Amino acid sequence: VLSLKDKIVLITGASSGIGKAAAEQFAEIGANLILVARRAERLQELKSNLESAFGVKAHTVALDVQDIQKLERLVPELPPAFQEVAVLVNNAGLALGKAPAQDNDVADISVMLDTNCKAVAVLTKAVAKGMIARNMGHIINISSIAAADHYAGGSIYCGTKAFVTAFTDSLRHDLVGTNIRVTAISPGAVQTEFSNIRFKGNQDAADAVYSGIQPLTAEDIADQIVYAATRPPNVQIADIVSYATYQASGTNIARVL
Ligand code: 8X3
Repeated sequence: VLSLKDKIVLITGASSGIGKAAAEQFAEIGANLILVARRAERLQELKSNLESAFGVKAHTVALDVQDIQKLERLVPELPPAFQEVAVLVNNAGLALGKAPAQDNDVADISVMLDTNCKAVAVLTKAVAKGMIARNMGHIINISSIAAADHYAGGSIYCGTKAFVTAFTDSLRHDLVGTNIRVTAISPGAVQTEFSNIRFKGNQDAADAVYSGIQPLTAEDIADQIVYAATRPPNVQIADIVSYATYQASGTNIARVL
């Protein structure tokens, strides 16, 4: 396997869910981290926990990835010891609502497109430049089964994840012939804050998404991210698609427990 000890891993959406679990698992194998998220206090706490538990170094950047100007400044403003990003994990993303397309909230449309699509393209551009100059690196984009499993009420969210998968594939074409690897991770039902955010605090609606099944966990997906990142240099994982065991698609879920 490829050692990431002392290498730099940049993770967006690092303060919770899949991003936080990935930060923990990368720290466990000795990687240094750039932790990006909106919530500065949570980032600070994660930084000190990881530094003391694993003896790694973490740099935190509190920003909303929708803020394109701040996002573009992120890479040039990295401290010297954190400039050589070896792995970029574009993880920040969200769904808002499950309205039919004819009733989509226009503000929700913008937040999903800016966070899930635009930010991925902008940060990838910024980080890929340095990776190309060093001829090394790995870009891992968190997509979803929703990229391929489209469902009622998912017009924008499914559309954004189809974008992430298509963007990831195009990027692999753009970087072919370099040592940079490009991977999509496409999970099914993962129990995180995802559904609380989608249903805007309606806990019953959020719980119903995972009722009667054993959902995937953030740790399960972090494990896939670290797996992809630690393959030998000749192995490029294109996409890891995973469902919870009692799930066969975005909508075919057997609630048998
Ligand atoms: C989350 C999976 O099926 O709720 O990306 O869209 S789904």
